[in-house]
Amino acid sequence: MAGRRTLTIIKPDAFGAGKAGLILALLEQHGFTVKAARAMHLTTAQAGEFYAVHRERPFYGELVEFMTSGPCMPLILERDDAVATLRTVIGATDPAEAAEGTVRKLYAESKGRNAIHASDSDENADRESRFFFAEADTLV
Ligand code: FUP
Repeated sequence: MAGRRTLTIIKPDAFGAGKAGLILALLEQHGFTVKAARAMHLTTAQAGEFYAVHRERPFYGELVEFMTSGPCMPLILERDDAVATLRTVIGATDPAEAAEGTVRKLYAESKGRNAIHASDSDENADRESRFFFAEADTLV
């Protein structure tokens, strides 16, 4: 059975533009509840480690630079079929290809500055949740 939790990050572009509240409201309208939340400014080491899977990709340097350009907001969210549902709600990586009503269609500027991250598997949701939150912060 697909897991009930996933990890999202409201990225520095959206957080800095004051869109965190609107994005969270949209996620709640889709049935997600917040299980953990924090606001933080990632270091280069933290952003580099979080996106280590993309280390060899040409956009890695820009991605790390963007993710460290200002504060962001990691959250653990819960609902049935959390990972797949959230991927649908955030929309395609490139906002030009994102469906109407998705977070990226509404709030992303470009493929690089695309407003929000969402885990792409239950395994990564678990790993990414542990990256940002201690077990004691996720018991609500
Ligand atoms: P997604 O899962 O939709 O966030 O997309 P990916 O895991 O493929 O990419 C992770 C992040 O790398 C994206 F959110 C933005 C960045 N990226 C680029 O900047 N350029 C690309 O061509 C692909 C991804």
